[in-house]
Amino acid sequence: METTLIILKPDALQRGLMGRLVSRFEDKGLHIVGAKLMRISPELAAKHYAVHEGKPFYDKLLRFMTSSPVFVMAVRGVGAIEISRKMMGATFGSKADPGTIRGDFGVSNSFNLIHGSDSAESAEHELALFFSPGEILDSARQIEPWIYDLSAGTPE
Ligand code: 3AN
Repeated sequence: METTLIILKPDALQRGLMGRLVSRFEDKGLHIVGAKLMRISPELAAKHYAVHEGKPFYDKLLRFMTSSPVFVMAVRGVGAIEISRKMMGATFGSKADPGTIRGDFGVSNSFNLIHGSDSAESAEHELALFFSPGEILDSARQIEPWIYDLSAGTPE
């Protein structure tokens, strides 16, 4: 099982899309094991986007991400990182395929609704930035045996 960090960005919340976007992850069968509504501080935004420091869009990106509340989620599943990235679609709403979150809900290149960790290393690092120990829950879902085939002992 993998756990990934998903952020519903300020534009998603301002546009009232939070419930519909959360539903996409639930509908897919992924397990939401942590969640909070928060306003990202400039310090946290700088840590989260450190790899983009110096890029032309960096300052604008930080202003956007700190401009209004976001909804952050820890999302778990087999292959959750790659599955979530596919669900999000290409970085720019203008280019993202229909059927993806960015493809279905946005047209903007800067306001692209959602963030998802892009690797196991990023997920571990980003989850630790946004969640304190104990905020990500390990309780099992009762429906797990109907989400995955557990007959061989591992979820398939
Ligand atoms: P993704 O979110 O698809 O992984 P990254 O990691 O390349 O995209 O970029 C991080 C964030 O920086 C994007 N979500 C987007 O908001 C912003 N960004 C990336 N490239 C640009 C750009 N050329 N112009 C404006 N914003 C950008």
